[in-house]
Amino acid sequence: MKTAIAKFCLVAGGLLPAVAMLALGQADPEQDHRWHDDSARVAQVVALDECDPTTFNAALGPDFCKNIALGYSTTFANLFAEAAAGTPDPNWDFEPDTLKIKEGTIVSVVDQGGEPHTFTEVASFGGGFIVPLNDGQATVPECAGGFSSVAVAKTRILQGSSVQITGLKKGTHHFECCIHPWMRMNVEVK
Ligand SMILES: [Cu+2]
Repeated sequence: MKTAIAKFCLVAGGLLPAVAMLALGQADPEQDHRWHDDSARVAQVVALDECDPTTFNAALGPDFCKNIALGYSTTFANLFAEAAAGTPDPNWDFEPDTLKIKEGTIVSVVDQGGEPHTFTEVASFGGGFIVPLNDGQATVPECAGGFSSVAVAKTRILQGSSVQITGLKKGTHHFECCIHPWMRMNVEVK
């Protein structure tokens, strides 16, 4: 009997915060509504890659790729070989593939990969500014010039940092990485 009571108290104690939240929401629905609006104002996007630090840094300089090697990284040579074969590494990616937001929402893009990317809005998807990675697609105008173009450089995200995209109008927006042009996503603004 003692055990049963103790169990009941434990369960009731665990439920208490949830019950309290529910009661609060019911008592003040407007407050609850505001919470939802606040949480919807920033939408998170992540950029991921699997650059292999050993081969990338040998080719591009120390500290270019800061990935933690997990045993399944893409070597510098393989990145180019796979892109040229039309089967670029799908683990170099923006997530989610499609983001649906309300107008006014801030899109925050964080680079959780090991190397720099760009999050560049383009009229239509196409090639980036490193031609051998383009699988034959022409460089899109928004990526032309690479980082020597201020417009392109402004869309760069360094590893571990983030950029905020604001002021997106209603409609569908296309974003791609000007370095790895198979990294693509749509942002649908309602
Ligand atoms: Cu990229």
